[in-house]
Amino acid sequence: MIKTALITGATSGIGKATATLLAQNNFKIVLCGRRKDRLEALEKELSAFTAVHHLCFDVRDKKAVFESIASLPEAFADIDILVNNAGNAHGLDSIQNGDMDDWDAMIDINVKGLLYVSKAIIPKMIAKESGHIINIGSIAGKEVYPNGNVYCASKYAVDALNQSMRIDLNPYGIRVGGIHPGMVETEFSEVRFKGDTERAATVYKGLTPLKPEDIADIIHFVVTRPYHVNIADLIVYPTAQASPTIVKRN
Ligand code: NDP
Ligand code: 8X3
Repeated sequence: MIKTALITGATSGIGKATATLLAQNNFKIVLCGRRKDRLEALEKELSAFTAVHHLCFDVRDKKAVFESIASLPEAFADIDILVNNAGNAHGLDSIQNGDMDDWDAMIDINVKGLLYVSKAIIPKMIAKESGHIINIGSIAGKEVYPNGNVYCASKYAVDALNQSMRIDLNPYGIRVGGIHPGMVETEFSEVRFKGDTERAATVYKGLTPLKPEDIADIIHFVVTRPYHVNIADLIVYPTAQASPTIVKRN
């Protein structure tokens, strides 16, 4: 049976790479994000491999989340795999200097957005007693680092929600697992540093970071395990990184 995967944050980075790899491997794909031009272009590109549909919404907008998911055409409405990936860091400041708009963005997108999308999709998974949810956390949700404060808190929340979902959905045969990457070179640092590409580039200077395709590969592995196997929690670092702050640079 061909499975349908809905991927949030599919316009860039990890989400885009995951959508691409799953499409190339015959999954039906629902692409989600805010940037419509990118969604349309990716839908066109991936349609060469599989059936693709896109939904353009902001995960912070509860009404838009529920209306968008309810609008899925019948051929895409039965979601087998949900990849909760949309998210970003906004800023890297001490708690005393943090910008409250950045705090709102991280809590609203990384935590509440993940909850809204899950809430919109879980009822059908419960009804059919199957489904697979993958929550993209971060090493920032396993260990805090200087100035990481609210981003780390949002990813600790993702870790807690991942564990909670697994417990609450256990009676319904729904698999739930978290993937927690270290440094992956995507648009992540550009967003964190508000478009300062030079500062963003320094994050990855002198080391080989993970590529979004590395995480996509792992997600593909996770979703292609036999039904009795649930990969519950996975930390993935680039070899040059041993912890959020211990990094070997050339
Ligand atoms: P990118 O910035 O490349 O991608 C982020 C994606 O999230 C984009 O597709 C963006 O789409 C989407 N997104 C952001 N805000 C919203 C919103 N309000 N509503 C809907 N979609 C939104 O970063 P990554 O690929 O690196 O990040 C993906 C996930 O991986 C995030 O959860 C991040 O925290 C996590 N992660 C990243 C790491 C890294 O080093 N890169 C390491 C560990 C975890 P659009 O703007 O079109 O809405
Ligand atoms: C992204 C990795 O170290 O910038 O979640 O927090 S880090």
